[in-house]
Amino acid sequence: MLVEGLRLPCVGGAAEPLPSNRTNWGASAKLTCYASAMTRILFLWLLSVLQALAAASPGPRPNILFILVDDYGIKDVGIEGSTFYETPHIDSLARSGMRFLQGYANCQVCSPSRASILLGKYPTRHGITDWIGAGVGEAFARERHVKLLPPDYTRNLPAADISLAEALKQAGYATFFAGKWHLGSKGSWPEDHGFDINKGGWDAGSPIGGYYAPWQNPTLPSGPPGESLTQRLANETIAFMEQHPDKPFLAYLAFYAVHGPIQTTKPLWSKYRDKAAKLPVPAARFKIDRTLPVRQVQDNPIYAGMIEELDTAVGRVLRRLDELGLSDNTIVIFTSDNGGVSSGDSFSSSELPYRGGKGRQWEGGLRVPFYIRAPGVTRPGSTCDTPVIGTDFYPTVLQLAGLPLRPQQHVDGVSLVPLLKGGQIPARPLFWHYPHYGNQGGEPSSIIRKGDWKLIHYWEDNRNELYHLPGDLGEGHDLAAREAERTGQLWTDLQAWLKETHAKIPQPNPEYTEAMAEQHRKDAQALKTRLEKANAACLDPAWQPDPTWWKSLVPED
Ligand SMILES: [Ca+2]
Repeated sequence: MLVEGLRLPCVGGAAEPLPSNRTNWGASAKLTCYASAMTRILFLWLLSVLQALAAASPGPRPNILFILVDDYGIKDVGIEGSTFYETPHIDSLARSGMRFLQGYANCQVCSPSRASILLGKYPTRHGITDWIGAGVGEAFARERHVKLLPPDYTRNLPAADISLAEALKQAGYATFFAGKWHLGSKGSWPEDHGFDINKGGWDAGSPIGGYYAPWQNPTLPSGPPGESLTQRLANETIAFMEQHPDKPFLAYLAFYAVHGPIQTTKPLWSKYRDKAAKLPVPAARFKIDRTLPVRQVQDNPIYAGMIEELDTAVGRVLRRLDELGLSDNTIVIFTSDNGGVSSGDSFSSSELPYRGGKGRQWEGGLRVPFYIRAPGVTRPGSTCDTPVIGTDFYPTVLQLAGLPLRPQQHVDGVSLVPLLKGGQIPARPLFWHYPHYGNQGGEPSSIIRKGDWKLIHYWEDNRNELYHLPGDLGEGHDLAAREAERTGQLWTDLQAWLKETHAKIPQPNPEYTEAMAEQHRKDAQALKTRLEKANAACLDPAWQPDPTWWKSLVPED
């Protein structure tokens, strides 16, 4: 009875009616009430302690596996429509979570986008507006004979910012970086920005020495001759995951692939050469679009082999995650830092129907694979049509990890968690500013995307182009004149953003002449002729790049 008497009044608040047949409950009832009060106090104290403990340590936080592929265009993925490249593992990853159909990089070249992912800020704010190493000002203009003087830019990831890795490290995460960094020189390497371990990240934006050992990398010694750098980065990531079965981790796997130089093995080249040979022979693989030839077909067997190598590596990492029993508690993100290389560098791919590729101001330069798998949050096979951008990863990861947001840091990012759950985020414009020329024929320009409309402002002649994207993914119909009022409003909005973020504007090159423009046109034509020849040659059954296939195979001796 005592126990029964203690029960309800103590926890429920409303006293249970006493049994009507009890007439003498005096002393025993007083004792019961005293015990009830004490138990209630004890219970409330215990409850408050448990609540405090829960707030301090909300259970195991999810791991983060962030896969960043270099120069990997949206149309270079099987699930996005490529029939030439084969990416079963990446496709499977995309299908296992949410696939964003309008995912953007923050810049058409690498360092600015990489910095924006890690800082949650637009390039105009962190100052890295071009790939680190690009020339600026009069020296650049003199060498490249261009109309504008590209402004200076920041060459190290700003130390005063709190990077995504630092935010997670402060929350108790083990933090690991593998692959391409390209965000500064010694003193501004991954270990200086919140990563406990760095395997391969340093100044370089491409693999010095190539994709097969021996390579030259001060933070990743070469393995046996012929070892694949892409597989090695996967191996290092796997080893790190194996060593952290309990502590939450951030594994940031930033492949050097599929940046140039494009290289593959003989068997992979052979596989895709045979595949290309079955395709109709194009009359021309390249078309000059404003400044440089742009690839129009996907049939490069070297690049296709490189993509298969990447896909295999991604598959191996994900399979190991499964085998370790970590997949249910690991958020996997997959993206790229800019569009595929259809012009410049190795002229590897085509992003059609999107116009252009890496370096260019059109969708081909900016759209990237953008996949998030968050167990318990995303629904497998889901897609989202809302435009999203690299700066959004920072707040999204924090929220998924159950950590407080840092709005002072990721000022230009929005948490995508509502979208991941099938909801909405408030409509917002997206912006880009690239006051440089780069190597892919991109022109100094600024962009605003608002709703379905995209305005590009060209700094060489202060011209605006306006595109309505849903019906014109290839940006072939400039509506600026027809939609003059809309163009004016968007240009006003873009100018306000440029001012707010202290964007640097390129200035005229006083030494520029029209003869230089004519020379550029002649050079582009001559380059097209060379490219057509070289790209037909690598489909010849007897073709061989060099005696060792870029060292990819160990010579038999
Ligand atoms: Ca890149």
